[in-house]
Amino acid sequence: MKTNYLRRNLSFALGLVLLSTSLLGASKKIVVGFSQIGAESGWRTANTESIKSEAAKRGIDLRFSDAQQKQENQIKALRSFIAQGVDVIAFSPVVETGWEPVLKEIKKAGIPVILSDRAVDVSDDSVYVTFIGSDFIEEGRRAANWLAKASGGKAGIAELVGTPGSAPAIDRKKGFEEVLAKYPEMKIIKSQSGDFTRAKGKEVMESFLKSPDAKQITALFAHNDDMALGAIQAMEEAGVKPGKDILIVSIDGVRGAFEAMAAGKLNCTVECNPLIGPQLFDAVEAVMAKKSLPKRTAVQEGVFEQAQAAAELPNRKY
Ligand code: GYE
Repeated sequence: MKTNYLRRNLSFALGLVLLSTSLLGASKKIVVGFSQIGAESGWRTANTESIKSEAAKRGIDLRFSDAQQKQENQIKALRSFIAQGVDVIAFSPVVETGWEPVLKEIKKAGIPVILSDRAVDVSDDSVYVTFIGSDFIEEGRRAANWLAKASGGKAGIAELVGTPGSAPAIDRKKGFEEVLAKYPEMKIIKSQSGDFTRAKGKEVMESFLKSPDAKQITALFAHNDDMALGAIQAMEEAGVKPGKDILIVSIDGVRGAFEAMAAGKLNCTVECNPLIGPQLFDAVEAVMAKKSLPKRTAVQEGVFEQAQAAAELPNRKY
């Protein structure tokens, strides 16, 4: 009798302890709302995976929302994060402009904002705490410097531009053209958006190759690897040898780009590192601990050519 009574009481007490620690634990969990652009490229898929796995590792309650490349969907997601009362909001803005009103609403709600990967164009930068992302202007310069060297400073360039109005499309073009200004015989003769996707990259390259001045194209600058990979397909279907008849440089450094380089079809990829989950959640935790953060944190990255592709492939994490 007595032992039964004791046992029941003991398990009741144990249950209470477990319940209260789990409640305590739950209340301590940091809640982060993250609005992702979409799944337009290999880069983006790796970025999403890095963010999700890092949140899981740190026991963060991540509310993840995919905007399917539409700004209006992102704005809706941001407003829903306000309504949910999350601790921190992070997002990767699809385009640079049009964020001011919603960012002001978030500020009014007292929720700190971290920009991930892409920057915004705002008149008052107090609407976000910090921006973690790559230096896209420098990536554009690196692509142009490589092409200047590889082409001997002479090229008819076709350009596949990223999503119109996005920070990487604007800045990569800027950096590329800045270097081109030093080479009078390097000219962009075609330029159109392929929206950072493989399908659009292929479609636009097909139309470039059908145009009357197609023969003047000796080089391709694609703002990301996915568009270059689509363009490679278009070239092969049109009987043009990618990487030989047309020199190709792109940006990101995804696995598919290294495979295309190892196969001699892509000439160079400028690295843009999507694995920013750890840096993002370091910033989240610093914000929660009320530590001050730099307004801008850049990501370290390199440039890779065909000769390095086979050796580098096993090291690629995305
Ligand atoms: O280069 C591209 C992706 O914002 C850096 O977005 C990112 C870019 C990346 O779709 O592949």
